[in-house]
Amino acid sequence: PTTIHRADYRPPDWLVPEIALEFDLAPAATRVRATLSVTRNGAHDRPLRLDGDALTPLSVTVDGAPVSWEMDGGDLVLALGGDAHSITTEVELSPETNTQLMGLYASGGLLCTQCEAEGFRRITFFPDRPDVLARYSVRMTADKARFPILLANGDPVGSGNLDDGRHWAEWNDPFPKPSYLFALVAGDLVANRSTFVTRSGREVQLGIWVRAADLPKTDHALQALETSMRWDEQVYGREYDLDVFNIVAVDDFNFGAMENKGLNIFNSRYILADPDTATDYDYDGIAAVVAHEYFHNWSGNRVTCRDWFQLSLKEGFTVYRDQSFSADQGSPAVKRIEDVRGLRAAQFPEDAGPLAHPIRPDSYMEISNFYTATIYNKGAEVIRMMATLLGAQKFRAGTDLYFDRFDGTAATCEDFVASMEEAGDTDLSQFRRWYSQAGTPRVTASISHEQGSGRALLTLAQAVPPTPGQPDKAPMVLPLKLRLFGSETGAPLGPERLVVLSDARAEVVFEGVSERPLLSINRGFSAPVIVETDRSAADLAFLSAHDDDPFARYEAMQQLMLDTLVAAVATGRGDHAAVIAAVKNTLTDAKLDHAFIAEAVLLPSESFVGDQMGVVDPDAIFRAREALRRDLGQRLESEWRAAYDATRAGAFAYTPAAKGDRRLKTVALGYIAAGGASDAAHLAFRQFEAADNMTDRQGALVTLTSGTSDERVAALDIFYNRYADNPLVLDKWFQVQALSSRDDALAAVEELARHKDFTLANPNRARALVGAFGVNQRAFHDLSGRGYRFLADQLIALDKLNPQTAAKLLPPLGRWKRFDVARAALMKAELHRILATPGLSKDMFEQASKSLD
Ligand code: B3K
Ligand code: ZN
Repeated sequence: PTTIHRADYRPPDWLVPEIALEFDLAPAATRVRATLSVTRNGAHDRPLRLDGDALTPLSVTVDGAPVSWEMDGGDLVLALGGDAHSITTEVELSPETNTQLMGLYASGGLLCTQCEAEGFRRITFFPDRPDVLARYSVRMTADKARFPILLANGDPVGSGNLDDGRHWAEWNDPFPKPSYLFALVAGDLVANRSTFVTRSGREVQLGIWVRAADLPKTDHALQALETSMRWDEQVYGREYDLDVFNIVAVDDFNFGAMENKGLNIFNSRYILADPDTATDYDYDGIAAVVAHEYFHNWSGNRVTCRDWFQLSLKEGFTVYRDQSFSADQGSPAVKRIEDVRGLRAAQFPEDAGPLAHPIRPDSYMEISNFYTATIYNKGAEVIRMMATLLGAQKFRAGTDLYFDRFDGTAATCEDFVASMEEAGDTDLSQFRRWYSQAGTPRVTASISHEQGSGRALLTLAQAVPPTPGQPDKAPMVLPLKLRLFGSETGAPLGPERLVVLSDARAEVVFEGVSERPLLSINRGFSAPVIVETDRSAADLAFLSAHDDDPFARYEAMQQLMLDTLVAAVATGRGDHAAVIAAVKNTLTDAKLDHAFIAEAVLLPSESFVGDQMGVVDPDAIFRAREALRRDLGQRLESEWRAAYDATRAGAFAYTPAAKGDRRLKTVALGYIAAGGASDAAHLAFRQFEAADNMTDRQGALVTLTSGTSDERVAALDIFYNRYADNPLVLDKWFQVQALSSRDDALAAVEELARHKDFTLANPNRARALVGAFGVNQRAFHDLSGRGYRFLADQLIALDKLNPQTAAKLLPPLGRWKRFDVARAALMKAELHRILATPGLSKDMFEQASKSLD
């Protein structure tokens, strides 16, 4: 496969101001006729090259006359004189055999499309790159009984019946857009409808389209849509711009959802919810993804990306926008904790491994591999840092300028930063290194204090580790929010300060420090870095009780737990006293809300503990962590029971307080079970049976599944039988078992892959079992190498159906450098086996070959 380089960008040779598409739709054979008006872009004599992927032209005409053409690989190449022409091509597609789920495909009786990043070329010949913006008109014809609803981008402009049981519909999108935003859907669908009046009085018809049976599960998504439309007006001054906004839910989808102009297409897991089948986590995910895709209407659609190297321009910014939206709907502190936990679970390992790349990559083989936690989540952190550096008002001035200046164009990350610089009157030249340097910066901080003068001296240093292709790094701009607290009184010693560390080293002086200071640093996680301090266990425990920034309290507790676990792994025996005291303190602090308590008392994940170690020892980490869990469970048993009892009452409500209760309840249940209480399985089973919502039911199931009780088998069976015809809930059944901490988890996963309900053809199901197993650190890294072999077998099979989804699941195999030689050899052997597979996709080749470097 060839490598594409950012430095090679060239504007398109030909532009396509307009395209008219005609679809004669049927699952087995769909005819696509496309008429492109093309214009030469600049003075050159290069031919018109239209991207195609697995297309065969049935006919090609130029200005109405048949011509001869040439194919170059999959592309159609036409030599043209003159500067403007009308090109018509015709192809035939087979949606029902399209297992890649890119282009036009069938899912659960529907026909639908996914074009980002390069799927449009699987539908018709076109310059399939985001800087070619065209006005689309779409005519669809289909059997009326099977496909009564025909949807496309923009506004509906006409429809009618034909005599042969077929019907047609026409849609026009007045906004020029890149091909990756094209969409159509045909199927037997019903809509949950509403009307939204924008702040300037435009009336918009909203519709969430699903199968009739799913209609009762769409209210939450519809409400989230209305809330996000209002939020974007209020917070960013962005208004919706078409007369209709439709969302369609489909069961087979490579990603979460897609922001096609006026016609979002969603993975059904991010639309369908009712209390019986969706957890609070699912509800929150739905609101976040609905908001995310809606926000793309401005950050992505009205202003799009010049090329795919700029992907973070729309994704990092839009994630930042959806994170801010979610923070505004509930507890900002808990939302921040969840986002940082996600960053540490997915992005930090990526940044430390063989697939590390800057948020604006320099090269790729397959762009689908770059829809990563780095582009999305680190990208969002970079936007957040600019907001911190500029302050709210200037940041808003910057986004206004950006939207205003680049509306209707395909822009670059540089355009965004330059808008911030100009509107914020700030120099961001060094800050731009966040776009070019990969790797998570490490900050060391240590503080000294002179009792006599009342001065404290904080010494800061930063280093950015080498990453593939980038051996030497320059210092980054790191906005660090800091505050000092008295080690005796717990009182703040002065206000919070924003220190911008931009050199390799710096010293910061604090005056009037009357007692020994404790350092609260990177408050609110103001910079996406790893901070190392010399704070003792006692100091961290003290901060976990006294810091006034809830995120910093959480961090102090996490650091204390991490230090304790790392020491326990090294020495084989843990000193748990400080953690137990700190957890007790937090758990019994009546001023804290339950959602926060539940987050704060959770131990860091096994893999996050592993990330702190030179060589990861999965078994030792598992033992140390289980020992601490057991000790916490036993020593604080009465506190866990009190918390459990205090949160048990009440019928289901989706409110922040009720969600916090449910979260704490299940965390407490987990600790009661970890402590080995004789009635733990009984308590869990009672919660499982009595639950009037999926959060409680799944929470109990998770606890039971990792245990050895008889109730475990009963609960898994009951759960399976109750939800056997609900694919989204069945995914949970697979996932819970793939994440089990039992000794037989690996064998169970191998067995589940042979279950009659397991299929690699559905991405959600594949992720629920294979994806979840890849993050079950102990089971996956079983010394026998069977976990590695299992993953490689599944990936090789999945690659034949759906390379994009397969390649996404490979990274756990690529982390071999972090493990002992025996495991590393086994992991590398599986990577070699994958690479030796005949017919391997470009997606998998890129991931596997880079993982061996
Ligand atoms: N923009 C889509 C990404 C689809 C990518 C498929 N390879 C979803 C989102 O970020 O909103
Ligand atoms: Zn997005």
